[in-house]
Amino acid sequence: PPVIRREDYQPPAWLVPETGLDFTLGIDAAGITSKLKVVRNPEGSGEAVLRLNGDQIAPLAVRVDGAAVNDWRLDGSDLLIDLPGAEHIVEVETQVNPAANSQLMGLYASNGMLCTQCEAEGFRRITFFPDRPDVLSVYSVRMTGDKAQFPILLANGNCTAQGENADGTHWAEWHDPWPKPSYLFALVAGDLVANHATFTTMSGREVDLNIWVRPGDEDRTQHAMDSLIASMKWDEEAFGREYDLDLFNIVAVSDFNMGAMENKGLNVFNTRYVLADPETATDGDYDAVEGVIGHEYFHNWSGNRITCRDWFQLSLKEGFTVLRDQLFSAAMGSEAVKRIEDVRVLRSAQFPEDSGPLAHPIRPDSYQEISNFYTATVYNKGAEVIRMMRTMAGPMQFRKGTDLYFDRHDGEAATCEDFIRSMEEGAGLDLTQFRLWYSQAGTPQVAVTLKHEGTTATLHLSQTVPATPGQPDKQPVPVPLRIGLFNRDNKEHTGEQLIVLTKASDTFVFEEFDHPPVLSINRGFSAPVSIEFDRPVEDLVFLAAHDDDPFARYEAMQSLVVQHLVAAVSGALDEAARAEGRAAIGEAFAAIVTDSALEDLMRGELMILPAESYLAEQMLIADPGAIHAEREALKAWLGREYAQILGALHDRAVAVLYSRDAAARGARKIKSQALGYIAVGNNAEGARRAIAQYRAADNMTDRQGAMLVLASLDVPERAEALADFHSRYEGNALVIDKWFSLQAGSFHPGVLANIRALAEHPDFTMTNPNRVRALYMAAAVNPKAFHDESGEGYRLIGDLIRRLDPINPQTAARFVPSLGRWRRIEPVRAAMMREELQKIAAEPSLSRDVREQVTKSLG
Ligand code: BAL
Ligand code: ZN
Repeated sequence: PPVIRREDYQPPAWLVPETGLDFTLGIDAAGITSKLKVVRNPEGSGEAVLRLNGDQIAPLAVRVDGAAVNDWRLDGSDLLIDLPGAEHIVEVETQVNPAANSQLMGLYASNGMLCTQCEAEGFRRITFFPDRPDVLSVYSVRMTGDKAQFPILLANGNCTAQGENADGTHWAEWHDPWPKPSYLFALVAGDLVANHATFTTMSGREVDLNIWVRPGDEDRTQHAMDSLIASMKWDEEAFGREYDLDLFNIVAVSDFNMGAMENKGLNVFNTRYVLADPETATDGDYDAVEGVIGHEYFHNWSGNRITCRDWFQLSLKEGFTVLRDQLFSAAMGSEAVKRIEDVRVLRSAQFPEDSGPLAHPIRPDSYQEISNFYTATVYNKGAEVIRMMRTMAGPMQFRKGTDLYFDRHDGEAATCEDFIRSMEEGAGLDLTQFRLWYSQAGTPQVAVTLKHEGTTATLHLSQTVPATPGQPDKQPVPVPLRIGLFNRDNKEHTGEQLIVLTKASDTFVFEEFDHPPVLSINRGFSAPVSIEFDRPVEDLVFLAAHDDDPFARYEAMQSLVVQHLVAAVSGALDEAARAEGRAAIGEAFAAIVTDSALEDLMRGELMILPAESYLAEQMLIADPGAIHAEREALKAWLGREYAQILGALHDRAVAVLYSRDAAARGARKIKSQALGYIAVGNNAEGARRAIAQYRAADNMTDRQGAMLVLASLDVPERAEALADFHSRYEGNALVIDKWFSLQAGSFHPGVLANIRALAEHPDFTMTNPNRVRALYMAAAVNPKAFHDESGEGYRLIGDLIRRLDPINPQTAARFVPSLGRWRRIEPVRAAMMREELQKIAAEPSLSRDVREQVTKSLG
């Protein structure tokens, strides 16, 4: 497949100021007539030929200025039409089969309804169009369909007219006044019911809000609606952004590749991020709904009003919008807990990506298939990069920068460079060197030493940015580090400071320390770097107990465990050293479990051990079997050693009644955490408590927490709970997804055989991405299953990729990175992982999506 390069960008030769689309809707056949007003772009190449992108569609009729033309031609899938003048009306007729569209890109059928997904390049699967984000057009849409089958007809913007025909069909016309790129087009037709509300914007505009779901699901939409209203209000207050249409529709769809999609005025959502009630959704699910509702809503400005010039600029909208949704969720709940959760995601998903064969800068330089670049790097590291600007400028100045950006580029298809310039001018930052964060891949590593002599503390920092594919040599980047120096006696620091390391190495001097201070560094995770600081265990224990920055406190606990487990895995610990390491961890752990000043939500966070993927990242070559064994052994030791206080913690949490307030959510969080430790330490006691928790559960958080523990235990209660769970929630797709995930993610000795059996279960289907992810993504991120020494986990994922690729290449490609980690895994497993990649590569007709990922992973 051809490589598309950022440096090759050319402005479009033709613009499309107006687009009319007329749909005749049917599940198996939908007819589309497009009517495009095309005008020559004065800034374009001046080409006379109009290139309209297509993908698996054929032009059934082509007309220019009302007259049929036959001298059009195809270049690959693109339609080329010679146009003599500077302005024309081009009409093209196409037909598609939504029911056969298993890729879920373009117009497709889901549960009897019709919906669209166009980002990034799905619009070209509906009709021929310059399908690139810098061609903005005003859309008018008309659709006609059977009234009984599709009682609700929705598109972007406002409904301007509707009516009925004598033949049982009805029609609707929609007009979106805001020019938009084709990737933001959306249409939905189906039997839907709405949760309706209104919102009055800061300038007094009354907006109708609807969340559309299948009949029967409406009782599970209130949290989504509350989140939407909170998002709209928050964006006004935090960023000065007001909604700009009279109507905002959200539709929940069961079959969806992504989480959700920010189509103008008509967001289409995976049901998973809309539907929630206490019986079926965990506290984590509630948070995810709030975050994704916010994210898609915030795109209305960061993405829709200002869109991307080309797909290399994806982080312009995604990184910024992730930061906005993170700030929103932090404001809605606990800022500290949210920050820890965000960093955990970054470290477990983005750090491995950044150190592997698919590493790319947040603004990539090339791609073959853009769907492969909706990554943790573009999204989450992209958010971190903008967060660093905010840290350096301060929130007030940062807001001036975003105000300038929104003001200056409203209505445009902009670039990351445009954003950076607005930040420089509006926020008063010099980002000359900082631009490297956009162009260089790889997680910077910052080595730290602190020396003390007399009354002077000297901090020495040095950084390296590792080589990544295509980028062997890196330059130092500005690394903003919030630091504090603690006095060991009064346990206070001398005031937080922000230092920015700009050089490869630098020294910072601090005076008036009679004794060696304890350094707290990268507080709040102010820079997305990896800190290498070999320091005494007692300093980490001190910070885990006393740091007033919640993230730093968490970090100290994590470092304590990471240092110990890395040493244990490498075989560097004799029995005495192991006991000593465990004792230090145990002391900090017990302090966290029993600290009455801690809120339970934070306590639950602090109790989580570092993920195995993050531990693997700390080693050049990882042995996943050893990592798993050591981490589980530590967990079991903590469970046994602190059985009493963990039991008491669990008992206390069990007594808290269900509510959605922070205290009750915190209680549920520690309940499952405590149970997890107890069960690994003492299977029988764990099973006893878990089945009791399961039977008493009046909410999904408790039920799933208990099920999670039981699923990993080889005890009779396991089967009882699994059978009950399935029969209790039969027909509820999102909960049955959990039933698959809980088993595929378990540490049960028979987990792999169980996964193979689940793939044959009548509820399993390869055509629903949520179900595929529920089973196979849970397996791919389950170190015990995936890295089983037999290689069966690798074969499982390899087989899946080959079977899924012809059905849904975008989703299939998402599984490749797990196998692509082979270079960082011990040689026996690495060979088996590589073999799976080679088997995939040998398939004759791979999609562009999978081909790109596999080739890079082997390369
Ligand atoms: N734009 C694709 C889905 C999202 O990031 O919101
Ligand atoms: Zn987004």
